[in-house]
Amino acid sequence: MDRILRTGQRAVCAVTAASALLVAGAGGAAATAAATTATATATAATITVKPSADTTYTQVVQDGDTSAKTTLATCPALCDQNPAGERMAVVGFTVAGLPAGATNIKARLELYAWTASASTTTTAYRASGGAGGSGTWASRPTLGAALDSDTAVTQGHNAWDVSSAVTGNGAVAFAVRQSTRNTRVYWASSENATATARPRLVISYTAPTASPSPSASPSPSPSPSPGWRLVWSDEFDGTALNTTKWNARDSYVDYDRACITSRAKNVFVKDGALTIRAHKENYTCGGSTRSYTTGYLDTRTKASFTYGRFEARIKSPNGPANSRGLWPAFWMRPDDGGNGEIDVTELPGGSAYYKAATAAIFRDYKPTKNDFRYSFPSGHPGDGFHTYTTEWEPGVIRWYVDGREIWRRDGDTTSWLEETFGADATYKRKFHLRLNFQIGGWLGDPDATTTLPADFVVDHVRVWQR
Ligand SMILES: [Ca+2]
Repeated sequence: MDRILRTGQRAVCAVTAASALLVAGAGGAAATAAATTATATATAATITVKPSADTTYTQVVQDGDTSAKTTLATCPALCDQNPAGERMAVVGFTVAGLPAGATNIKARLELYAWTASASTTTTAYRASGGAGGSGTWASRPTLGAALDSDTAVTQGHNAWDVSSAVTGNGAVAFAVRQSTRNTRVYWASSENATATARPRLVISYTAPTASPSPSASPSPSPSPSPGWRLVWSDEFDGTALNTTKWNARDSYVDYDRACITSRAKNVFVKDGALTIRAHKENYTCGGSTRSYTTGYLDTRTKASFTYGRFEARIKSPNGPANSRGLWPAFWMRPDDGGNGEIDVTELPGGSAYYKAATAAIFRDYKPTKNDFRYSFPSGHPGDGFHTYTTEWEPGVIRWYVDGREIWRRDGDTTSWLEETFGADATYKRKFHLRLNFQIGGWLGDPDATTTLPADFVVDHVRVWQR
C-alpha cells in the first residue's frame, strides 16, 4: 500500500449525525432554510439552528429535572412551595452558515411548552456556557443581560427575541428563567421524541450578495480580499496533467472500493479543466480485483504550505439521483504524515448527501474533528461549477463557498486548533494538496442506480499567502 495515501486515511471524514444536528438544512429533510431574492444584490434568508446541548439547572436535584432530559423545566425561587426550588433552562447552539457581511440579523429562541400558563413571566438571558453542564445549581452558567421577556406561556412554541446576542457564527447559549407562577413549566428538550417540539434558534438575515449563478463552463471565481498574493496555481490549461505540480497515484486504499490509477482513462486535462473520471470496470490492485477505478492526485514533495488561502473551482458529478457512493474531495494533509487534516470541501453523493458541501478539520482519526455540512441555499454542488475556499491563518481557519463565508474555527471553538495547525518556531508544519474521487465507503457504496463513468471536474486550484 502506498504509504502516502495510507497516512492520509480519511475513512472517518465527513459528517456525523451529531454535526447534522447543528444546522438545519443538513440532511435535506431537516431543512427549513428558505432563500428569496429581495433585490438583485441582496438575499433574505433564514436558518434554523438546533441545540448542541441543553439542560435544566435546579436547586432541587432529587426531582429529576436534570436527568429527565425529554423536558427542561423552569420555576421561580419559591417553586412548588419549596423556597430553594428555582430551576432555569439553558440551551446552547452552534451557529454556522451565516455569510460574512450578513446584515439585519434577527434571532428568535423558541421553546415548546406542553401546557399554556397565563400570568407566567419568563425571561431569556445570554448565558456564559453551561448548556452541557451537570444541571446542579452550583455549576449554573453566569447570566448576561436580560434579552427579552414574555408574560404568559402559550401551549406550543414560545419565542424570545435574542437578536442582540447573535452577531455571527459561533457558539451561543441562553438561559430562560421564570419569575412568576409558583409551579414548574415544562419545555421540550433537544432529546424529546417529538422532533418538531425541540428547542430551536431561528435566524433571519440579509446576505450581502446573491449566489453567483453556476456556469456550464470554466470561468473566473470570486477574487480574494486585498493582501493575498498568488503563490501557486494550476489552471489546467494544457493537454496533459502537469506532473511538476501533481503526483497522480497508482495505488489503492482500504476505504475506497476502487483501484486508483494514473491512466488517462482516470485522470486527464482537457478544455481548461482537470477531470478525474471514475469507471465501473474490473481492475486488479493490491493482489485483488476491484469493481471500480478512479484517480487520486496530490502535491506532496512538489508544493506544500504553512498557512494560506486554498481554492478549487469544482463541478461535482453528484445530483439528487444516481450519485450514491461517489465522493469527490479537495483536502490537505501534512507532509510529516502526523496529525491534522483540512478538508476544503467534501462532496459525497447519494440522496441524503448530495445537497451539501462538508468543511472539516481533523486533529487525529480517533476521530477528534470538527465538521460542518453546508447546504446550498438553492441548487447543489452538482448543478455547475462552484468555488470552495479555505483560509488557514494563525489562530483561525475560514471556509467559503462561492465567496461566502460558511464556517470558521478558532481557538475558542476548537481547543486543539493551535496544537494541530499552529506553526511555532519548533514545529512549522507544511501541508500538501489532495484531489481525489473516492468510490464507496462508509457513506454508502454505489448501487445499481449509480451512474458511471462519473466526472469530478476541476477548473483550477489556486493558493495565496500573505
Ligand atoms: Ca481552468
